[in-house]
Amino acid sequence: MEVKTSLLDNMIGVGDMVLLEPLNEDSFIENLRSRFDHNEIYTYIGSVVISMNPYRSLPIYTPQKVEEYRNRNFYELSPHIYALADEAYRSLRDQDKDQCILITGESGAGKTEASKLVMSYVAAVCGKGQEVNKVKEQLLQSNPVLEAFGNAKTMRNDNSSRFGKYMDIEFDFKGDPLGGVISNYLLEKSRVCKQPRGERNFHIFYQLLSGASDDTLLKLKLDRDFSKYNYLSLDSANVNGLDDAASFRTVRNAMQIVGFMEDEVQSVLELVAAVLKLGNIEFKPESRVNGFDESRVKDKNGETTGGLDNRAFSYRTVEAKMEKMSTTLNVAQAYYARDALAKNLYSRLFSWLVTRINESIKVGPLFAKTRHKVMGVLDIYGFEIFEDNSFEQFIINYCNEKLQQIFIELTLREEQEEYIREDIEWTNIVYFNNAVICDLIENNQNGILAMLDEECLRPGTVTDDTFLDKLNTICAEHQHFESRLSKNSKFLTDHSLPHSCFRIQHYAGKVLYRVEGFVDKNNDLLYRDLSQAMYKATHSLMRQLFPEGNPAKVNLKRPPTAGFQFKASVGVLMKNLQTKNPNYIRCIKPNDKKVAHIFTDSLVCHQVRYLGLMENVRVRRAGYAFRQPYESCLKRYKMLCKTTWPQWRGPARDGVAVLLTDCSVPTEEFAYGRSKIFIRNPRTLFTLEERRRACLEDLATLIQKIYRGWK
Ligand code: AOV
Ligand code: MG
Repeated sequence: MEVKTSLLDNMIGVGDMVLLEPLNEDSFIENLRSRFDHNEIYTYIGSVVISMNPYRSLPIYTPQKVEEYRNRNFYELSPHIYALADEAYRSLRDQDKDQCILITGESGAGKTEASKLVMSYVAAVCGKGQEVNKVKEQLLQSNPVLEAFGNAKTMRNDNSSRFGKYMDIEFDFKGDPLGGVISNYLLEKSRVCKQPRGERNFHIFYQLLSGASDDTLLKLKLDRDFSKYNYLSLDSANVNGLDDAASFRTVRNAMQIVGFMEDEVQSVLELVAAVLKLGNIEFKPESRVNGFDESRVKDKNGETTGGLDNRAFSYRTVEAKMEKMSTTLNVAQAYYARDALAKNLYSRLFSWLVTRINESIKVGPLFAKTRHKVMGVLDIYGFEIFEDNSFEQFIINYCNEKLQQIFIELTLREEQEEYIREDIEWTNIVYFNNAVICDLIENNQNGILAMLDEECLRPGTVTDDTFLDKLNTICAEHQHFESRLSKNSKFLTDHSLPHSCFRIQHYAGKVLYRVEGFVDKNNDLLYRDLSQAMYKATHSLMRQLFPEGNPAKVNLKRPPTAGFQFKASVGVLMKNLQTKNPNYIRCIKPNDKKVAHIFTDSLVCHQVRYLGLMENVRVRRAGYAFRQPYESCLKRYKMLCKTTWPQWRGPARDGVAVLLTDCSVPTEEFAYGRSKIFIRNPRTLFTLEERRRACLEDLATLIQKIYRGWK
């Protein structure tokens, strides 16, 4: 007879940290480690899933596994990301609750892989039929397209997401998928022109050069050789385990499935080629009579950028009130303009791709007006510390602070609300609340982003250093104030700071930021001459990407800064997430070498700490470690009591009462909620589970005896 495995039947450590005895950091890490060593990469804290990156493919994502987890209760089988996906999908379908899947963890911890596993599980179990299948395929195939253009090899991850992504998948009342909407957050566009040592540009550049046919490359006037392009770093052009040529075919295929027309794909590739060629434009100085240096494009090859007017690199027109002034650009300024253009072109192309994908996957007009159920999947860039951290890391880490904040708010809130809803008394557990760090960054008056904006908008000479001065003055004051209040400031000013840097104590570690480029990256301005030149280009997609270049629509208003926009869009996202039922996946990176089988204690311990996992377990245990609707509790344990076996007639709550008394569970060990039984000590549950297993084993032996008797 097949005995169902449960959390507790699984002999490798405990499947749920709530059951860990004794509970301390060492036992917690040890449990993760022994499970990791036995390929059990998932472990629960109640309903939260901890996921350890195995750095190799495990045979645990097969269609059989999907079937195994389908429609089963969360705690019934051994921990798996599929159990979480199933639970989320079923509560969406059957209880009409919008869900969100929040995946957090540092760079390389496995968030993007986890988000794809959730999506593919949900796709496998929801709806059937030709139309539905088409929707599913399009939703899934949006991933390879966005990864090609938005991911890159970094020191931390060979496939690192360099943009944030939130995808709402929409379902009808039956739980069939109707379509989706993707939101993207700030792409790290500086990578287009320059990559740190050991890192690469976005995948698509290498994929195109490696994978396109000779014919295509000829048409695009590209050379297969990476080394011909200034924008491609050479020391790490080939990455172990990445097959750029094969990926290119996957991407082309995915674009087709998502619904890109052949001419659209062509246009996109032309712009990717244009970026590469922009990087190869060089300038030489040309002295003029009045002594000013002026730059000229070295190669006269007008085709480099799809018919772009090269003069745009030599002059800059400033329009003020009704006057127009033209100044010449020197060589350094011309290079700066070139790079600014390349970054803008690429990031706008990326946003256009998202818009275009959304057009394909949006809910059809037939269903647009009916009420949808929504499952949101969030996959952002993880917390990162590099040798050199700039504006991009600042934004990325800020985003992670916000997510940690929502984890804290929602886990506590959820927990607290459940006790209140069920009329159960409970006591608070102290957490480190990172709200102070969020405030340091986003406060409207004296937050770092506000100060940066103020500096960017201030007339007069604004440099990164004037920004830093301001930061140091104001944050130091703020810190003084803060430190009187809370004795710990997160803006660290010690005298060992290198020149032009500031340091923040983030929830996940101290990060030293170099201010160089902050003002510029936040301003994110493109000389109007460049937009206008782009708008004049013969390439229709290129024109479309630079609408402000249309001379008929000259707008003198300053566009919002990059920081401002990011803060606003993250704010909207957080609000959106709070309306949904959260499901958490906390990803942990086992080692810094990106390899299988190695589990570095100190590294894991650090993550367990800053993710607040120990507190998470404590909160879960302080109140009642386990809770279960009366019906399912009775169903699972009724065999332990003669009165409830095989069938209890009457209210399930009374049945549970009889059962627990019969099993001599002390009354202080449980509490009756309105719809659920709450069990305080994991040991109680453990005992019940043990007894249940013994019962099943007896039963199995009995059946075997009978069976042998038959033979
Ligand atoms: P991230 O999304 O959390 O980092 P990824 O999901 O890209 O990290 O994972 C990094 C790499 O780890 C992947 O490319 C896989 O090689 C491996 N990996 C992760 N999860 C699994 C798994 N479940 N099974 C097998 N291999 C896995 V970043 O995007 O950098 O924050 O910005
Ligand atoms: Mg990622």
